[in-house]
Amino acid sequence: MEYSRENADRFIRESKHLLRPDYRLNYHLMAEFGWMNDPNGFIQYNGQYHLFYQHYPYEPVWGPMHWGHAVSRDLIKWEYLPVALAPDGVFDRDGCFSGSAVEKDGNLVLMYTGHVMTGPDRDNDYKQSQGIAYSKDGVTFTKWEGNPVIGYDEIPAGVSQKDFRDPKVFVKDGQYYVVLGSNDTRGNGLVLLYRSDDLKKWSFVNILAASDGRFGDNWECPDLFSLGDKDIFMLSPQRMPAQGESFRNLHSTMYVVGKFDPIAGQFQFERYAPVDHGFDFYAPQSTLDDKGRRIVIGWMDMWETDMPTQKGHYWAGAMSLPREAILDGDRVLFRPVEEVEAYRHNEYELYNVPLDGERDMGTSGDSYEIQAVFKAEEGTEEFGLKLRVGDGEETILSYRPDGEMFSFIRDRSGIGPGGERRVRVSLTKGTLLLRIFVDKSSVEVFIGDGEHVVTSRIYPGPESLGIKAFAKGACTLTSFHKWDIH
Ligand code: DQQ
Repeated sequence: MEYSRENADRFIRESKHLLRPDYRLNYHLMAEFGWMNDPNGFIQYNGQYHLFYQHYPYEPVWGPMHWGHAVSRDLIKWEYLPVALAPDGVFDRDGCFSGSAVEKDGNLVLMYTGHVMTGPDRDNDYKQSQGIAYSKDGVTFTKWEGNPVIGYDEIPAGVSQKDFRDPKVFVKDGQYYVVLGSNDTRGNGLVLLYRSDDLKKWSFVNILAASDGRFGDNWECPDLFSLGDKDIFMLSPQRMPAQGESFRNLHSTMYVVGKFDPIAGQFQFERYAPVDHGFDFYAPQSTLDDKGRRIVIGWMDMWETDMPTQKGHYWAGAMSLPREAILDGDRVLFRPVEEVEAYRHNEYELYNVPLDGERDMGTSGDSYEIQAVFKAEEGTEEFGLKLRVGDGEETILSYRPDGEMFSFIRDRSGIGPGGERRVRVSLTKGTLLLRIFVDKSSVEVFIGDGEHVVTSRIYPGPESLGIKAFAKGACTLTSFHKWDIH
């Protein structure tokens, strides 16, 4: 197969009719056809949000990476543009891996990893370097003829000479910087910092941060930005060992609040936490928009898990809702961007519903937002919601005041993988606020004021549309709002 943008676009155009709609999402971005993973090149350019993504159009499985491309005016409704990059160069012949975007002299410039196989073993025989591509119109991209801009021989000693990927470029004090994910070859992820005046010639500054054994053996998709008076380092550590209820997926995401010193090339850790506590969230990337918001979007799936749409549906992979990151002391809150509220329809509301046992909420659906406030009484054992309830199916959101534990349980959610994810949450004056977004095959739960988010995919049957509230021991559902989102 000869890979080119034209071949990819033609294939997508001619194959699109095969897509099965069953689990296609209504207000989240998916590939137009085939496979999607990481968000790439997230940027606002000429008044539109551009989001690129790791893409293999030819099958709903990971393959030689292309960059898919979509634009939006409100971060919710996306329009597909032609495939932006195909693995058709020398330095990127086996994949245009993840990267980012920056505007320079009116051009939209992409910086990404060129992946090259050096032997038959896909997991071990490869090398990686960084290249750029630019566009005057934000649609058609030309790879720079001088690529790679950071070559194999510019990787410092003592660092993996093959895991060298996912450039996130940013401007600080009038200079370009880029962070790149790697490892020390002895089981510790790390991130490299380079500096440039022109995006073409880069010099190595320092190892910005490294794992001390607790944070995974390789770091992917690093991001670095300031938020209020702090700096935030966000990353996707691979094979990170669990810590309590956190970091229980094989690969995790985390943010670190701290201070970035661009001259020394160091990042001082103050506090870290998972970006998301669900099963399906990886490789988040951020951008700063013209409203001054730092917006984070992640791949709403996870490596090494079963994705039911891979068989017979011709697509796999989706993006999370874009989330605004807000600094609150030394923690980061994540809230869905307010634009999603423009898509609310059919408001349904109930107040002061006493709960003891299970109660049908008298409304249903597969694409909606719920805002629910629960008030625990003395001795309430457990309370919560059941979503996508149908013939033997349900997805459970439960809270137990005793252990201060919120649980997401998808053991009876349908045909996808099951399991439970937990996060410790304290009640505020005895109340729990949940803001939930359900979209066909996804659930995103924003807890409290965005202090925790739990994102997971579920694959219920089309008739599993019920919504129930429940409590063991008395509890009040102080308010319940539901809007269809479309
Ligand atoms: N996926 C990309 C890599 C990145 C990984 C390849 C993370 O660039 O490190 O598709 O999901």
